[in-house]
Amino acid sequence: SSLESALARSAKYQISRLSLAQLLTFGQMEDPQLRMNQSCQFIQNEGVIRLAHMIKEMRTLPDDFLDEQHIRRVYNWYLESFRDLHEAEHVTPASSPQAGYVFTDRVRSILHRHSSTVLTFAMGFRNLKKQRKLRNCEHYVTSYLDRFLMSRIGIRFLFNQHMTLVEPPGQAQLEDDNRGSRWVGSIDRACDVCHIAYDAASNAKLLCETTHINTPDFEIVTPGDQRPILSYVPSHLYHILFELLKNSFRAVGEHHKDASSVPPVKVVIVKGDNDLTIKVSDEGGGIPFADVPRLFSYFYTTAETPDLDSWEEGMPDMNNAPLAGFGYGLPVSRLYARYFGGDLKVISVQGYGTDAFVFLHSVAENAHEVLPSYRPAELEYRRNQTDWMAHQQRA
Ligand code: W6P
Repeated sequence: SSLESALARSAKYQISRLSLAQLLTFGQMEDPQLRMNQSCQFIQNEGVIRLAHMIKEMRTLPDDFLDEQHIRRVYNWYLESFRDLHEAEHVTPASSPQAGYVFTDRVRSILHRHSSTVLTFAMGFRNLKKQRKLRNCEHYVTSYLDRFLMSRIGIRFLFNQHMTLVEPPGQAQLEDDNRGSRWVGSIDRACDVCHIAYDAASNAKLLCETTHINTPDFEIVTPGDQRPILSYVPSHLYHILFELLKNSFRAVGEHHKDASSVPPVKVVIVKGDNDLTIKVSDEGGGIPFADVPRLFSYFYTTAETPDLDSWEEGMPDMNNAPLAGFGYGLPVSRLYARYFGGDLKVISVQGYGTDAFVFLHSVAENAHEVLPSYRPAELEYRRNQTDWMAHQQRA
């Protein structure tokens, strides 16, 4: 069919891996009409390529995986979204400002369509596991999910960036003097890591207090009088730190069940020449060395997996509560850390406690999207975003 040939054509192109610096340059384009046009063009071009890669990649799954109802549903969402965006090729003319808003509505509805992908996928893989179809392939499925969920983070980030860049500024934004200089879409050029750590720790503490009596305090420590800042996506950083702190609070609370005082969780934040490093240390008794890799498996969780089989429609986003207990928290947090070239490592000392490290690039030029890519045998050359911007500016 024509959709199949469009898919095949799009999947031949390599995806463009952007850096934070490129995203900042692009987002700071002064003329709003020009920014709207270029962003629509880019999202249309790049969106169909990234979606085509995901569809191709899903087609490499074994037949009985793709036949599972939840996984089939996610697969169909991707087909629909590819078609929507492919057909939008002609909804992005540079002439009419109206076309840009029509296109952006389409992007918004695609984001909305896929909001429960992670939960639906998790339910699908849980079913396959129950049917004993994952035996001997948990490693394959874990690396598959790493690739799939990382691609999803990238597409959603770009789509969301488009929406925030072309949105007419609201009153609050107009009144915020910092807005123009600090924020570029969802990127904060002066992302205050201590502030985010404080929010994440406070909220994780509140959450833990509803389940554990002995929730520890936390300390945020920076060397000297540093207030480390970097260009980053605050929502990604919050997601990572909230997850780590939740784990630490729970470990300490359970390890010191009956103690009258519990050792605080310590968050050390340091900016070096090229990195910004965050260390979250707990004295929660640690876990055996051999169990550390399991923390990043999608199939190992200590919590009770919720029964959501009857909860089908209108499910919330992956950041929300129903995913708790699926064991996706740490692996997905590591994907967020890796998305712009960073990483997340856990070192545990059984009998004492656990240190979790988050490494981020502190220089935006070095922070490139790290994206898996479906690799067809032949790749065609396609102007990437930087070439393309230079071309537009000359034209
Ligand atoms: C633990 C286990 C764990 C995982 C991730 C982060 C912190 C901790 N603490 O005991």
